[in-house]
Amino acid sequence: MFKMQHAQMTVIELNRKSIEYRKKIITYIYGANAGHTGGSLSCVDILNVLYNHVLDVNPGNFSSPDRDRYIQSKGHTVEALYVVLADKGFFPEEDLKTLCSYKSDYIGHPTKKVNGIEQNTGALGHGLPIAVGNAIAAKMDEKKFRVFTLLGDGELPEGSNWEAALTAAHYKLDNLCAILDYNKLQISGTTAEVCNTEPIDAKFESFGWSVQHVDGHDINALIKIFDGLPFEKDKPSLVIAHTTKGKGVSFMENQVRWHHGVPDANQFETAINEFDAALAVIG
Ligand SMILES: Cc1ncc(C[n+]2csc(CCOP(=O)(O)OP(=O)(O)O)c2C)c(N)n1
Repeated sequence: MFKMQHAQMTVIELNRKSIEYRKKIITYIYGANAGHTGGSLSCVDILNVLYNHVLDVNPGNFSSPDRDRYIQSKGHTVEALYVVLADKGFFPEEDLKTLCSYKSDYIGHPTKKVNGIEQNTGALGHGLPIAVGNAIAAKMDEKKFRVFTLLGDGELPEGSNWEAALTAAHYKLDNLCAILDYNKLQISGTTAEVCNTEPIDAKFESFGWSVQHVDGHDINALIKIFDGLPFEKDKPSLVIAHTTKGKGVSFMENQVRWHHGVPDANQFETAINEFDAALAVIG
């Protein structure tokens, strides 16, 4: 079912891109003095592989009804989406210098005012229901496009997810893939402390989904798992991507306070130095 529409990038090139994306996320959040830092660093490898390997969507086909759909349900980490969309040419990267400033379209959650953004999100629990609707529409219209949505594990307590999960299985939506950014933290604590949703895989399987786990920072593993979609015919697929909130910045990793923390000048410099060191290792 994989459609070959991307210039093939090597895993090394994609790994380099992930670090460059991370540098940009931190740079624009630092410049705006606002943003969701930890969760953007957590999901950016997933977005990298989706936009540079998986999705049939680009600035040239974005108004085509046949494009693949990507809906970022955990909308607060829009900074990760912005840097990837800019890299794909949906808008000039220069625009991101206006992030979160008065009258800028580049606000702290996704809106359709920004080219390349499929749906307004940010109130958690909306992305999966919308994605299910899009996937049903594709089936009804006999279209080949696929629908992807990125969920946060802290988002799962929203009841709308479970109604959508039931519906997706009922309508045999094997053109739908939900990806869970499974970093085990949310806004005010661990997901287990705030509202436990475990066991997530068994719950989705009991709802009729096909579920696979992956290291959400392993580019090669992400490529392989997405190339294997759908995991089972006539079932929606869930990718549980094991991630680290704040990935790539030593003092941000697994720290709940970096959910929407903004680095000060020293922290910014340290973060950039860590990314540059990681880039030097890749060569
Ligand atoms: C309906 C709704 N309730 C509460 C919030 C406030 N909120 C913003 S982010 C967040 C935590 C989300 O956790 P998760 O989805 O795991 O995001 P991540 O840790 O990956 O950044 C919450 C509760 C919201 N945006 N929408």
